[in-house]
Amino acid sequence: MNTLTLSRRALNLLTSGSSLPTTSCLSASPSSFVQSSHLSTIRLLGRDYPADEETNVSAHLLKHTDRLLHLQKQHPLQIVKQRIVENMQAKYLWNNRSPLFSHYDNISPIVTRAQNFDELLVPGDHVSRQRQDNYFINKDLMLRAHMTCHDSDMIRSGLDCFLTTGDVYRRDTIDRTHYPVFHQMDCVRLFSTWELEEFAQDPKNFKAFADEGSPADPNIQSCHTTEAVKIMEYSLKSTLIGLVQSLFGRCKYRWVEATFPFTYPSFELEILYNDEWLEVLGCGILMQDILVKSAVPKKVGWAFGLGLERLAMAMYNIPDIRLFWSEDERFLKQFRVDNIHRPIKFEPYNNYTSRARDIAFWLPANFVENDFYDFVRDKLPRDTVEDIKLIDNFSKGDRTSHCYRLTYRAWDRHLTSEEANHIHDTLATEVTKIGGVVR
Ligand code: FA5
Ligand code: MG
Repeated sequence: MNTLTLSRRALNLLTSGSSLPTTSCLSASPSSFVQSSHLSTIRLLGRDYPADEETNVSAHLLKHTDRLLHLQKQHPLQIVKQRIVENMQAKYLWNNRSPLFSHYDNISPIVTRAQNFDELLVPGDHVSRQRQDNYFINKDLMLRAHMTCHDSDMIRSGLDCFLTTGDVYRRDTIDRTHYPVFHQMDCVRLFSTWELEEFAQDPKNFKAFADEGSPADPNIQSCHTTEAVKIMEYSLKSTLIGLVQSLFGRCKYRWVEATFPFTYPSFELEILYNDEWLEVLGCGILMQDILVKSAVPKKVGWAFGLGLERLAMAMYNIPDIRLFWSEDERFLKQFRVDNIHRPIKFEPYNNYTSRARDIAFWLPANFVENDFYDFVRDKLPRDTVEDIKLIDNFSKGDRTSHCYRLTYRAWDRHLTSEEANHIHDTLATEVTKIGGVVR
């Protein structure tokens, strides 16, 4: 077994209020941080899927696929979901009677790459397709990275106005606002030309689609008329402002221009929360090509997708995204309310000390940071890492070394310094097992 000698790094290691972190230095490159490639099958939601060279779902992630927090009664995510659905279904009625928007929250997160990307016109070389950002089950299937992946199928099945909610999966950094599984709600509203007419200046001569050869407006899709887009944009933005105000009351917000391959024009909505602008959703006018391919070429529409964790963290003052996964009564009982509209302010039930420890290693070939983050989540117990930051980066010859600071803190218990050392030693040992040599 390798012996671990911990050396101290003088470089900007002091963090306020915590002791000087210790650094584990690895003198040889680990061969790879990718974990799952050796598996022959992946068991997911009660079924086995063949693994192949594209497989990169981590063991840590697989433990989360059957939790379905958005379906768990009196869970904060379920409460936020319910409040949004209630708002949309009470406000928008078909013939003043039944809700315009139907809601689906039990759709499997296992989708094809075609659903997640191609059907949404995501180009073959788009950054969002990268292996380092997605969880692939194998070369055909993946865990959905956004709820928008169901839009084409839902539209093709004949739906005009619908909401979908579910768990989505993305490889990402480790900190208080990022977790590899989070929850989104998406919404689509389609209009026939006659539905837009009533908002037009001259309804009789209103057109939703531009005549061939008419002057192009670079701010909209060339097939749409400026007036149709104005009406849809107003409908989209007023729906969303109404929704956000139903959750937060009157609050400051701003629209930011955005880019999505499936909408044009596109926007993001940010709200001012605790003096910071917080992005809560993306939206836009659906690309007409998606509607053409979904067999409704004569309709136009808008769509949006919002993050339930982002909203719940702001609404209830929840300081760390890991808390949503907590099974601790001290967390859960704070959301057991008889009325979901009752204001709730989460009261932190501890102030456990954080413990910073550093680890440095030479990078293996083709290193991507998200591989290291998944490795850490796989190897360490119960999400004890609150945050990872790259704090030092240096090269010698053709080799590069990274030094990461890991902040350890558990939400349900006090971590002693010895425990943090032990957890950190475990990480160093795991890195040695894949070829890194600890010195
Ligand atoms: C999307 O996922 C688009 N599918 C949204 C969309 C739908 C645009 C339909 C247009 C039409 P984005 O990656 O920005 O976009 O995520 C949407 C929202 O999900 C964000 O605004 C945020 O609230 C939430 N979100 C995104 N990443 C994370 C994360 N790592 N952790 C928590 N919430 C996140
Ligand atoms: Mg965004």
